[in-house]
Amino acid sequence: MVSFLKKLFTNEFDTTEQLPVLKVTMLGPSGVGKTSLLAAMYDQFDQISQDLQLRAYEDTAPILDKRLQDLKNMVGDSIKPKDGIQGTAGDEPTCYRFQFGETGANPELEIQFQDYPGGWLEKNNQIEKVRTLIRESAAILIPIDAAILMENNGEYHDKFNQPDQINDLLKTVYRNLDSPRLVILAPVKCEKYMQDNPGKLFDQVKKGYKKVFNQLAGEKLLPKVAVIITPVQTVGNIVFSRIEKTTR
Ligand SMILES: Nc1nc2c(ncn2[C@@H]2O[C@H](COP(=O)(O)OP(=O)(O)OP(=O)(O)O)[C@@H](O)[C@H]2O)c(=O)[nH]1
Ligand SMILES: [Mg+2]
Repeated sequence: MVSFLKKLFTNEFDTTEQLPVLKVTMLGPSGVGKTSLLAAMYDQFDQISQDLQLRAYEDTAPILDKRLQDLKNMVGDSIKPKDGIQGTAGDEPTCYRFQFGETGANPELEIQFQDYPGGWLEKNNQIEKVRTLIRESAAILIPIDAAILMENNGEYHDKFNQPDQINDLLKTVYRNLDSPRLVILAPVKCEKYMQDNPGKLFDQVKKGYKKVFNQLAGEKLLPKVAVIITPVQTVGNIVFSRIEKTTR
């Protein structure tokens, strides 16, 4: 009992109150940058917002801190696609929990980000889990590898970012929706394109995800689903230089 109380009072967060929960599911194939995007958002939130606060729960912070460290260590001259840090593993989704609210006030919302190995999208016995996560989530966050989308005329976009698979999934899950949803398309690894010509990046996203946009703009879904494009510069100081083909 004493240790329980001690824990309660030394806990940084107010866990006595049950907050309303907003669920967000990451959606995208393996290696596209789901976990890195979460780590970057967690890292950079304080810098972009003074009025609002996002605080990781105790079970969430260490995992994202580790991922951030890996990301920061990665900074070098050239990063090849697929190189780098370890992918997400396991049979259960990882749930990253945050408290969200105004700075200096009690948190108003618990945001839960659901992450999982992107390989699940290609496994018949796992895809149902992803469908359930999307079904239960008010928002989905789709990282897009911007280098893959933009370089070589997007030659590898369909294969790597898998927009068709994403479209098929949404087609199944967003049938007869009974609550509003938010779809966030987030180009990552996009520093170069944001510097050069942001308009072009947005155009390419619209082109590369045309089926998704068309589907969500249909008569049934248009009033229920909002779609936004928000480029995210995951690793602040890495600017993409080139794609190198590896022989692996
Ligand atoms: N250049 C660059 N590379 C990045 C960036 N973010 C992620 N990466 C690279 O992309 C790789 C994949 O990122 P992850 O976040 O592990 O991808 P994931 O979607 O979680 O993959 P799974 O867990 O396998 O589904 C990493 O190994 C990094 O090397 C970025 O901002 N810039
Ligand atoms: Mg991952």
